[in-house]
Amino acid sequence: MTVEHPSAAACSGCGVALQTASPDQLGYVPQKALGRTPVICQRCFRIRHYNEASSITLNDDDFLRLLHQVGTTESLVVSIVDVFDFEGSMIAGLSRFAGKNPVILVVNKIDLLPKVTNYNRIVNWVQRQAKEAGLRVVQVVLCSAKKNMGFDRVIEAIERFRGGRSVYVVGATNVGKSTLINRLIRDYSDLDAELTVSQYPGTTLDLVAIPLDDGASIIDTPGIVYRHRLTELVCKKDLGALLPDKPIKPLVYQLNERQTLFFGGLARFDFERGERQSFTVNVSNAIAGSVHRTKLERADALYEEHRGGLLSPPDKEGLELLPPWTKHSIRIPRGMKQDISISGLGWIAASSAVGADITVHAPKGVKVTVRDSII
Ligand SMILES: Nc1nc2c(ncn2[C@@H]2O[C@H](COP(=O)(O)OP(=O)(O)OP(=O)(O)O)[C@@H](O)[C@H]2O)c(=O)[nH]1
Ligand SMILES: [Mg+2]
Repeated sequence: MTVEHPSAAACSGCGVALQTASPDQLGYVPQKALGRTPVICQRCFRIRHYNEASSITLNDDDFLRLLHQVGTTESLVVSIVDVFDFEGSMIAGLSRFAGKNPVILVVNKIDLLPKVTNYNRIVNWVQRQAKEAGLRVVQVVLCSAKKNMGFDRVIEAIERFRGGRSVYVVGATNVGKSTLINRLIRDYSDLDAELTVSQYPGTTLDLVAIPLDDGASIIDTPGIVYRHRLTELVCKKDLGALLPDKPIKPLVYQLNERQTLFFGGLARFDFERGERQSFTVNVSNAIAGSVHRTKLERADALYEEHRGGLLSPPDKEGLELLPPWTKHSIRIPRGMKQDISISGLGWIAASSAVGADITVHAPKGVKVTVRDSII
């Protein structure tokens, strides 16, 4: 087996190579802190103790190299996606990279789904979506690494498919890779190790191998940055608003045609044509509190006048970080239950007996997808 272990002189929290020379460079650790075990870099220390933002990210090439490396090892791949941003956090082409290695798809953060959720239905839904995306997975498991839901099934699946091999945990930034491994360490070992986790994407910087008792390892990896996720584009304050911290409460809007919903100044949903019907908005509580309904003919003027103010987040400063909106024209066919998902923001479910024509406006590059309803 050729698993590449990080060197001993690496941060045990994020995997970065340690150095004591330059405080403003990555991997810095003061000389006097080097003697501690386990050693963590100053950045990890600050994230853990002062909840500081980590702003360093891995670019696509680095990530591809890393995935490629996983494909050349004999290992089990655990790919994590965030249930709140399923399309946005799914790794494109994962099967190709995993090579012959089996892939378990772990759908994390299910604690964020509405309280009454049929999980079996979601497992079936995920299996269908994975198949459509051409992803071959040996098992789909739902869990919440943070709230300890479904974790026994994650362990069972890993044990079932590992066969003595090492386990690579991969996924987009912020899906909960390090949180999941921390739970494994805490609940299933006596190791004195803890990976750094944070609310901000881009926390883990390099491979971190946690030894298993049979000589293999479970390996945390840096997340891939997908700039098609709104959560990668907004400023830190707005990120806090986008990420739900409690189960989402679906909000039902009865709309007539030619009515518009603004999600602050982050996106806009125009119900262009169709009979009066209900749309269910699934977003964080903070964004739910920023939804404004208006008539379609007034929407442009309202945006011109009130973006960054009444229509926030983002505020005026945050607005400058976002690219201008582009339009997505969507037709929900008669009799279909479909979701319109706006990566990082959430989704709007149209349970349309009668069909609907919709236009979504979202910052350029943000992934907008139509899918069969998840719930
Ligand atoms: N609600 C909820 N939040 C979670 C869950 N798992 C992780 N999180 C949160 O998601 C954020 C990111 O978690 P990390 O474990 O740092 O994610 P990561 O995939 O390691 O991220 P990178 O290192 O940036 O690639 C943190 O704020 C976690 O608390 C979960 O099951 N439910
Ligand atoms: Mg991490």
